[in-house]
Amino acid sequence: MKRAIMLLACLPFFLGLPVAAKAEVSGERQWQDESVYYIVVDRFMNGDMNNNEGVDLENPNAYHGGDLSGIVDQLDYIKELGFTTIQLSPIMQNDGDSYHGFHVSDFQNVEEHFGTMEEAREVVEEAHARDIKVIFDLPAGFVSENHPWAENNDESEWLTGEEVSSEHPWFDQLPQVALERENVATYFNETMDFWKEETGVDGFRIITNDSVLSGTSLQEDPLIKYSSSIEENHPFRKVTRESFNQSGNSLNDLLTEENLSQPHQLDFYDVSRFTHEAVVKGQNPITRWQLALTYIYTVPCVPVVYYGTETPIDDGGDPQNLPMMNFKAGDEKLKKRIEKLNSMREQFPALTRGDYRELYNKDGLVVFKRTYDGDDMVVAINNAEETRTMTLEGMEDDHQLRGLLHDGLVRQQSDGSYRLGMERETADVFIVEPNSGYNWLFIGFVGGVLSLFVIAVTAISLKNRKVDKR
Ligand SMILES: [Ca+2]
Ligand SMILES: [Ca+2]
Repeated sequence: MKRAIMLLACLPFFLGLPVAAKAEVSGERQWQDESVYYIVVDRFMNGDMNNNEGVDLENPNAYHGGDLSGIVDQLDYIKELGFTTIQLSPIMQNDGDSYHGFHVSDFQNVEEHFGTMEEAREVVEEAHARDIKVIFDLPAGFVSENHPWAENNDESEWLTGEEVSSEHPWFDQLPQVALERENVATYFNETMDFWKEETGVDGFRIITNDSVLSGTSLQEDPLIKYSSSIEENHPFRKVTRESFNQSGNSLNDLLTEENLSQPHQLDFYDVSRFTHEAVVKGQNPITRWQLALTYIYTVPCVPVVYYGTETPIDDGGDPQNLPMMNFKAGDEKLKKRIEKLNSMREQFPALTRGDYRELYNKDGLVVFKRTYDGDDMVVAINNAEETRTMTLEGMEDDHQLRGLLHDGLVRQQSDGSYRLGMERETADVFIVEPNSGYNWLFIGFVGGVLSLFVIAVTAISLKNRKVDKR
């Protein structure tokens, strides 16, 4: 009987053989492979009641108690959503009531409301234990008026002598740092090394004023470093939001760049929540998010999702309305979509590393293709209020498109064409693969193995019976 059991154990192996293996990402993980969850530290999770001095939940401009230890408590939650990186609002020593962390008074210390250096290290260690990277915000372009550099706000070794002029109250009138100066660049590069050494952090977003810090363009080794200016007007974000905030909108204005490592977010602290925009337009925010997120997760970029997107938070049109995260309020459909998109980026390198080509964009339906190492993925988003169809050109014969979000299947028609149809306000991501229809070779193979198995079992039991009779 043993031999029969062995044969049985081998069956799944034989059955599994004809399934095509997907291309693996070669080499080390890169920044472009990540999907990022952005945390406003003060408004995420209050894990420690001993650092709550001055906390006032009734006052939107006061600390609300969120801290580093709260982030550790919620790492499993973030992991379940499938994010591979967390990015933290500035955790450096801050001045007064600046819960947002952008009024730094000491770049090499942890703000006492957020915790200690030990806790900062713990966030990184616990994140790494879950295979999650950590990026710190480093607001280098300006300082608090109480930073030692700003003793008098004249031009100095460190400051330009000018104030930041911004529409955003967090940044307006702060003393400007002279980022082009060599001593300033040296200081911030040393500061980044300091945090790397103290905590093991994986990288930084360097927030600048209208100038850039020299020597800090995006680097992979040893740290992820990228710059983001408070002066930027984020054309990608603007157009993506305007395109997807209402059903029936054309998608012709969508901007796509070939930059795989450019981070993009739809919501951030300088713009009102996309959820609110959808609500104001009488739309279902969940549907709007499903389409918009599918877009930023599948075009070339690193998607950054703002905390509370999954709830989804409606800020009433005020970007500074930053409520504490409500971990019980998550919308299941939206969370499922985020989980699915995160796992797709992990599973299919075409979505993170692939070339991009638009195939179709008309009447609210956009279709594009990502290709990596010979593997094709096709993404279709229909923003129209009716079903839309299109014909895919340049497809190989005898293939099919298998949808990962809606189980759709596109097969070759008898005239040789591939017709892709999308219901109103839906998005899907398709794998392009050989037609799995009736594969007679495969069926024949399985049939053969099964017959051999039956013959073997019969033969062995006959033999055993003879042995028993002796
Ligand atoms: Ca606290
Ligand atoms: Ca402080």
